[in-house]
Amino acid sequence: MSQQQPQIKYRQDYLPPAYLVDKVDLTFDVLDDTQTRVRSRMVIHRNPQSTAANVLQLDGSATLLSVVLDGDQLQPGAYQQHADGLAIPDVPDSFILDIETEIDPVANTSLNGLYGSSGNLYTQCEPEGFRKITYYPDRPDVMAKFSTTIIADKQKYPVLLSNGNKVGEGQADKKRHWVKWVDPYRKPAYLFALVAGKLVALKDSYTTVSGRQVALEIWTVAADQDKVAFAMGAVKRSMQWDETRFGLEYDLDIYMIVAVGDFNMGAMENKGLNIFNTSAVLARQDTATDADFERVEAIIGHEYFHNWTGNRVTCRDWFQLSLKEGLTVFRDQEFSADLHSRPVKRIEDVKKLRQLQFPEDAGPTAHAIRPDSYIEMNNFYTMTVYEKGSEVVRMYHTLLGEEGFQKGMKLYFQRHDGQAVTCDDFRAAMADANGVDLEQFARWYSQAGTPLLQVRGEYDAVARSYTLHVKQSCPDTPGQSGKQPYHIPLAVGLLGRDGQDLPLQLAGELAPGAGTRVLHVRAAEQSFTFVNIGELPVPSLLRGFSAPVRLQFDWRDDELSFLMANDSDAFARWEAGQAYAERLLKALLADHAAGRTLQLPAGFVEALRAVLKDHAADPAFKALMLSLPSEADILEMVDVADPGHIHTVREFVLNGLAQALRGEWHEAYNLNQTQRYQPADGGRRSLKNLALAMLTRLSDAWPLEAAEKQCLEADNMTDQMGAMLALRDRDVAERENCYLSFASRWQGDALVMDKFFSLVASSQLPGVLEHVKAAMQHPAFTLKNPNKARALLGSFGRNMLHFHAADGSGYAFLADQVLALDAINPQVASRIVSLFNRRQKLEAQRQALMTRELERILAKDGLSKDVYEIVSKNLAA
Ligand code: B3K
Ligand code: ZN
Repeated sequence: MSQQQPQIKYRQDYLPPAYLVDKVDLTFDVLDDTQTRVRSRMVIHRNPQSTAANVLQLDGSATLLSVVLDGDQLQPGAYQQHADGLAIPDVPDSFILDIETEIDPVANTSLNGLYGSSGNLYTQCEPEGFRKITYYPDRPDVMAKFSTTIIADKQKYPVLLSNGNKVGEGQADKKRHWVKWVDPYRKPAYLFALVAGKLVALKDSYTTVSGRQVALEIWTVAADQDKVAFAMGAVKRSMQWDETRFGLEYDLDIYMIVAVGDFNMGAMENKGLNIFNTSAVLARQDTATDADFERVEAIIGHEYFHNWTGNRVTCRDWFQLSLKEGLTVFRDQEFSADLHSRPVKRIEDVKKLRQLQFPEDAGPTAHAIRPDSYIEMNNFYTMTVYEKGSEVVRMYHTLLGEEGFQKGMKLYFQRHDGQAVTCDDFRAAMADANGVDLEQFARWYSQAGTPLLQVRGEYDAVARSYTLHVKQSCPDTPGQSGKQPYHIPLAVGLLGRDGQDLPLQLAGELAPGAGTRVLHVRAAEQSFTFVNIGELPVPSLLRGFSAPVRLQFDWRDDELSFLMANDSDAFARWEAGQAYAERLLKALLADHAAGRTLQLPAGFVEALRAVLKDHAADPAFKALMLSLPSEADILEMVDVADPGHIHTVREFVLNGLAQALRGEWHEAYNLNQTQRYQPADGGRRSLKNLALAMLTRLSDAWPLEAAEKQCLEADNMTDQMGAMLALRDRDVAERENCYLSFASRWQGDALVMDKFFSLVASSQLPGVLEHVKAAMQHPAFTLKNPNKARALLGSFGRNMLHFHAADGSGYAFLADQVLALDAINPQVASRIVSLFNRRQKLEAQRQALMTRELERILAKDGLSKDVYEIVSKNLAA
């Protein structure tokens, strides 16, 4: 690194702000495409809580035109301007500050702050984008009342939106008009939003439980208007669910969503004016898969739920991010579970956690859900803060029950509505509302790493008792060693020979209770004895995934198939299948490494045959039961891996299952055909398409023909993609045909083309790197669009076979792209470079090849803080 090392910020350094902003009036004067003047008038007073000197610190990096304090223009000598902002010394206890800046939104390719996209203007301010617009105390504990006036050309920017309610509009001059918005709620600057441009709205309304009418508007470019009906329904379902389950009502007269194609993440919860990635709003049966519909509904829910958990009560500082994100993810997961299948949702969420968060927690950037330090806050919008954060909130729920949890929520809002608070405040509300001690539980916030639970069972036939011996530990993570024991809710059941739950009575209890019991594991080693157990039971452990841990228990193979068939907890049935597959895959990896011939054990095949033949089961659940752990999951199961071996072994099992169960796959394929598209048939589509993909592994011609026909004729995107996926790794004419027809049919649809690019990059056929390079030249591709970069480069980086090509070509290519992207959009570059983070899992040669590329990236002049932080942590580990 030739430049100065970026600064590290520490949670412990928190100090309350010296000055607070009561009110801020913003005027955006859109002069032309490349020039916007921003005038800000702030009413400021000293914070009585602060003992700091009377220097006003403002964050900012925009071109500064003027600073006026109580009407007097300040000369440059009266303040200090530095790279990140402005310091004004000797300010009075209360004053009015006027600041004028100039920005060029079109040149802003970071998509952070005010930026241009297809001729329109949009903002993204969380966490620190507002400072790119004007000079301001850009920290979440400064909450002010905002008003926004936008002045712009009426032809080019007919629609002008901001937070809150529209209070006025008019003609500014011959060509320009103005609109003024006022947000009655105090908010931090990160929730500010502005949109200007040519847009159309789908309008509707919702009457809240107390009878208030709320206008609902979803804004898109005209071409997308026919894909927002589903999103509108999802908004209403979200509003209603939050009223019924949490007793929370919407608080403004209008709720707007704007969809934009260039966006760094899924969506943003700006007060009253959510801005969404088009991929998180648009959904029509012919362009969106069932999974897309599910995601759109979940993200709409998520952003809407932020209105209370995030906006009304926000974070004191960014280290507390999980306060709003973990809680809001928990809320959106519950929303989906209440509306659809709870077991299927739980399994999907745990799969995601295991595939994406467990590796993060075991890698070079491992951090607690409440991190202690960061270089670039944007790097901390992670699976850990979000998904593990949600698991932590779920554990309160498991420990306290729905009623106790809701009591905690109520107290949290009673104490903190309108405030910027901490994770400890949330924990205190949960503890105080229920009169329980959650001191030890705090370690979930401070310690990184995935805990390991090693459990052993001991049956005493004479005493008729069964004891579970539980040992907990947590691996060291960068900067943290010697972890303390966690408070872990461990949900267990004991199955009798007949497959039923035995009533559970812990030693010392007077009477037996229900078949599932939540044990409180607190010590490093602890035993729990159940009495009146008349037979040797099969334990069902960590039901519902009651804690984000790894579990070890030495089940026999036949016990795992018994659990797969009988456990009353659907999650545990799935989990037994995963544990069975894990054991098998590990054994096969060892065989492969030792040069032994691979064999597929009959017991495993029969366990899956039983699943396929269970015609009473929900097809969506069956499809999950029948899916093997992913290649990324397998990488986490072993200490050091050759990615090529992982691929070979997993393919061996899949091909074996295709062959051994061909009759059952065929039957599943036939039985789950659907006529016309019905949204509710999603489970059948997923099982049918899984069966099709298995069948195309056989040497028969008909599945290939069936896949081609399905791809060309399906009336919905799920089936089209299902067929494309089934053909993806087959070097056959049917695949060529489908790909050509798909790419030409959908060339004008940006989101569908993302699916296409992602298929190209995830193929297992030879020559993928060349195909990815060719795709970069496709007219529909641009590195400037985050969805495109993620679809092509992100998918390639997850391609176990080709990204990890033994000659290092995949690594060199991705490193080149990271450098190119870093100059355009550091946030996206930093996500892509994180795909190198499992470096230490790899065998020595690949590690060395990766290290070389990472060092090359780090040596680049002018590297962003974002990429610097990830790469330097990777290399230091
Ligand atoms: N709060 C935003 C995320 C902002 C990410 C900034 N890099 C979306 C969400 O979690 O709902
Ligand atoms: Zn969120």
